[in-house]
Amino acid sequence: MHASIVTLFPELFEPFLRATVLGRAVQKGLLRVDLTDMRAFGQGRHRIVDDRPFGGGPGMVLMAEPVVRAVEAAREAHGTEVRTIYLSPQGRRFDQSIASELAAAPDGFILLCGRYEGIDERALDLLALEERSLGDYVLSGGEAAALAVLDATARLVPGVLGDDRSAPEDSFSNAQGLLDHPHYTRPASWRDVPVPEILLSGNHAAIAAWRHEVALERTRTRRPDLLAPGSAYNPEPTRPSLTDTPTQGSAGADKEA
Ligand code: 4FV
Repeated sequence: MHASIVTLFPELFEPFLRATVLGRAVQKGLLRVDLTDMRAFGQGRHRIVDDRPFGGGPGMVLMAEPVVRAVEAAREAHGTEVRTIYLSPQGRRFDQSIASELAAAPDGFILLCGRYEGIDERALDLLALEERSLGDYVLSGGEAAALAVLDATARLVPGVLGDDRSAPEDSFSNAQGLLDHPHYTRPASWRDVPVPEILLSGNHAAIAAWRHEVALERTRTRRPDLLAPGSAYNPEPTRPSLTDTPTQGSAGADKEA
């Protein structure tokens, strides 16, 4: 996987790319991450990259020229068609399905990190960027969001995680798109709290059934939106949704009509 990060703070990524599974993936050549410092494309002796907003208001805005030149420089290492994502609260939500797409992207991808109030809109228009948000809150910069995207994506690359079974069984990416089941490890009794008996039974079919049931229940209570018609769990509208009473559902509907 080849990713490039365009940022004013490349030093924020270095420790992350030295440690953890990502660091090992870089060592193993499974992951290449190029850091492009936007400051290098700043204007004048002081390499200015930001200025006050037209129309007034608080804060500063990243100027179009340094941003465009930095992204164009990063694109040289990928090929012009490379998917380029600007992390911003104005974007559609980033999720596991996008992480899977990026992990498999033949040309890799570029992540653009904003700072200050944001980036001059003309640069975003010219670069034809894809905007993605990590969530409905405001960060002081896109770097934390880019780190999350990098982590969620790199761990889907075969060989990055110790056991390639881990990722497919995770929340949202398990076949049903459910939340994950609970996990337990030794000791079997901790502060007099036992591990659920079923997990010590060795009956793998029963364990899998229990895990699915608990995952479904916790998804029902914590994230009913993940079970809604059209969701990964409930793709075909024909499948009776969990809230339907036995008589309703596609078949029932026809009868009534
Ligand atoms: C953000 C988010 C985010 C907005 C202004 C950076 C900040 C500053 N990025 N998901 N939420 N970005 O808050 O991705 O430039």
